[in-house]
Amino acid sequence: AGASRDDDLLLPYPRARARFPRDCTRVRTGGREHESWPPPPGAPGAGDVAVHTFVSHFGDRAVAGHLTRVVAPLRALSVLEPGGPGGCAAKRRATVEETARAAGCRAAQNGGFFRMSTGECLGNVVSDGRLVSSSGGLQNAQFGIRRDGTLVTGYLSEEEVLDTENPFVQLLSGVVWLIRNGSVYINESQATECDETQETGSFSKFVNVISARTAVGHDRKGQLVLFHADGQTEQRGINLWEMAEFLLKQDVVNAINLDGGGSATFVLNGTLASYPSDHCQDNMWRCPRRVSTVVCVHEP
Ligand code: NDG
Repeated sequence: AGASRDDDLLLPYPRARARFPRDCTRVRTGGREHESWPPPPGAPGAGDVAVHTFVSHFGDRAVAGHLTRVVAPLRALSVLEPGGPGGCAAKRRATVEETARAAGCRAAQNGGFFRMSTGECLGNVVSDGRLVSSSGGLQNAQFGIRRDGTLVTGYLSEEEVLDTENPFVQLLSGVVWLIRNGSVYINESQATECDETQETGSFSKFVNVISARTAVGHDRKGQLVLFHADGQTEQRGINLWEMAEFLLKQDVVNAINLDGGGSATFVLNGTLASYPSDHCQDNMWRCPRRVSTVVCVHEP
């Protein structure tokens, strides 16, 4: 007795994590697991954006949505605060159309999760080089772009979010790291991430229920990929497994799940191009929700 394995020395409670999956512990320092995708050599000049519309079958359901590819994400992608700079500090909520029009986005969709009761931006938000919201080390899936164009997907300690050597110029938080290095990573995410960032229900309901969904990630060429699918929780749409499978078929290597349900919104050139699920004041119609952060594709 007494012989301890190496990882027992490095991690004080290596087995405890699996038993406390809903544990929203703050990780302030040290290194967390993430994937870094270096920018292609000889920086691409073109600001190409390709928006694809799909109506595809998931099980026996036909679901509509969009897949957007961005060739030069470092120059063409911005994480925007709700209603413009200062929006997170003001706990503002704005429709994706409002935020995207003011910033001149070619394509835009909703981004991070927010507290429905207060409007508070949840997680880390770095918008055009400004850290405007911090998760305080709470562990959820992150997607970011560093100053040199490196695409980062996965988990980050607070210290890593604040890195000054090659700092994040864009960063946002989702819930569930869908795809890690070409493989579905949903089970691992469910065992690791803070469950309180989403308000759909239990973590397993959040993962398995059909709903409207959005995601961000990158493919094998280093192009940024935005995904959006229409739906309504428990009525229409897709679960996280189905979204991950769809993205894998599109050559996506790393991706995280962003805010979905009534928040899922896709805007093309300032105009709503998705079918939102929240009802308007008049129950006859559906209205886009006032949300928090926006992922914006603009001229480089
Ligand atoms: C959406 C989310 C919910 C979240 C809320 C605010 C889904 C299916 O927006 O979890 O708490 O961010 O992603 N629903 O309703």
